[in-house]
Amino acid sequence: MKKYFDPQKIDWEDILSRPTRTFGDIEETVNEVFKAVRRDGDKAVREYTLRFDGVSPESMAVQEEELMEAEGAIDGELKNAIRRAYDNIYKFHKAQKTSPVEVETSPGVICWQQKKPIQKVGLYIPGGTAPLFSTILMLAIPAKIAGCKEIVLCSPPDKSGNLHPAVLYTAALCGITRVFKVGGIQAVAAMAFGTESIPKVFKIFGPGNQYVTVAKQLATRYGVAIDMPAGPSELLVLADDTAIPSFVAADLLSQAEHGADSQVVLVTTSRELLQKVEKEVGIQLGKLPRKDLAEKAIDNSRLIYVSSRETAIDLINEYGPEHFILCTAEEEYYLENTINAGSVFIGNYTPESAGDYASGTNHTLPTNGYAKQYSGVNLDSFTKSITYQKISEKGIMDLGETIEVMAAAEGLQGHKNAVTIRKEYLRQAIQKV
Ligand code: HSO
Ligand code: ZN
Repeated sequence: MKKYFDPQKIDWEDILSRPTRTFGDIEETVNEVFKAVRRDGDKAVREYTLRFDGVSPESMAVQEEELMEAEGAIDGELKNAIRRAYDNIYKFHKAQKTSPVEVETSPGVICWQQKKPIQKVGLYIPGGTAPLFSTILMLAIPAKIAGCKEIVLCSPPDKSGNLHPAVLYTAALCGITRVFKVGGIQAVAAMAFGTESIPKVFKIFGPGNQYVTVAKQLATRYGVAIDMPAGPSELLVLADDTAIPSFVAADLLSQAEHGADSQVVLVTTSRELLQKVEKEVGIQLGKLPRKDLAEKAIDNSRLIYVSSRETAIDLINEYGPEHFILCTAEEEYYLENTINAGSVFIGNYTPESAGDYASGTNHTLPTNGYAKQYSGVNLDSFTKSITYQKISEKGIMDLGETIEVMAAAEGLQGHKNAVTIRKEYLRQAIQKV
C-alpha cells in the first residue's frame, strides 16, 4: 500500500485516481454483439453464449421446476440467512414509499405529483468468480415494492449451462419468474432490443464486468435507461485513535477481495493508527482464500495521513467514495460535512459487509467518483414521477392573464389563444345568466 503524509493538495488528483481501464477495443466488440442481437435475436444470443461462456444451455429460459428445485440444493442455514436479509432489505425499501405531493398553487389551480412504477425492468446478476446472489435481493425487492410489472433477470450460465442454486433460490424467493441463462454483452443487448424469448425492458440494473458496463452505456443510446455507470468496488475509511486497527484492516480487505481493480483507501489523523493498520493488513491478507485478487487491489490502495479534520473532509468529498466507513470520536463533524459518498457506515461495529448483505440498505452504489452526482439504487430508481394539474373556471380566470402575457412575450400566439378562448367562453356564459 502506498503511504502519504500530509500530501499537497495539487497531488490529490493523482493520489486519488482510480485504477484506469481502457475501453477502446471493448466498444468495438460491444457494437458487434449489439448489431447481431438486434438482427438475429435468440440465434445471436446463443452464438455469443457459446463463444464467450463456452456453453449452449438447452433452454435459455429457466423453467419453473428448476426455480422450485433450487430450494432443495441449499442448506437451511443459508436459506435462513437469505430470508433474514430479505426481511431487512424489504423493510428499509418499503419505508422509502412517499405520499403524493398536492398543492393549490393559486386559487383554483391544483398541482400534484405521483410516482408510478417503470413497467419493465431488467436485472443483471454477474456470475464470474463468485455468484453475487445478494445483488438479486438488492434489485428485485425494490422492483417488487415499486410495482414493476415485468421483471427480467439475466445471469451467465456456468460451464455446465446452469445457474448457481443460490441465484435461483433467491430469484424465486423474490417472486422473479422470468430468469434467463444469459450473461455479458449479449444479455444487455437482449434486454435492450428484446428477442424471441427475452423481453425488451425500459431500464437495466446491476453490476458487471467491463463488458457489461460498456454494454449498459451503449444501451442508453437506444433509449434504454440504466441505474448508473457502475465500476469496481471501492471503500474509504476515515479513522482516528478510537478506531480498532484490526477492524479497519478487515474492512479494507473485505472490499479488496472483490477484484484486482477494487480500490481501498484509509484516511487518518493518527500516524500511529496508520502504521498499525498497515501491519494488520499484512497479517490478515495472507489468510484470505482470495488473497491473490486482494493483494493486487491492495497494491493499488492508499494509506493517507492528514493533520487536520478539515483537510480530511476535503479529501473525502473530492474522492466521493462508494462506501465510506467512519470510525472516529468526531462522528458529528464528519457526518455533517460529508457531501459526496454512496453509503456511510458509522462506528467500530458497522462493517461494510453489513450493508453488502443484510442490514437493509442497498449495495448497488455509485463508484468512480459518481457519488458526486448519482444516488445508489433505491425505491425511486424503479419509479418515475408524473405531475398532474386541474384548473377550475375561477382558476383560469385568475391565472389566465399571467399565461397570456408570457406567451405573447415569447411570440407564441397559439399558446396565448388557448387561454383567451376559455376566458372569452366563460365571460359569455356569465353574461347569459
Ligand atoms: N460490495 C459490493 C456488493 C457485494 N459485496 C455483494 C458482497 N456481495 C458492491 O457494493
Ligand atoms: Zn462487497
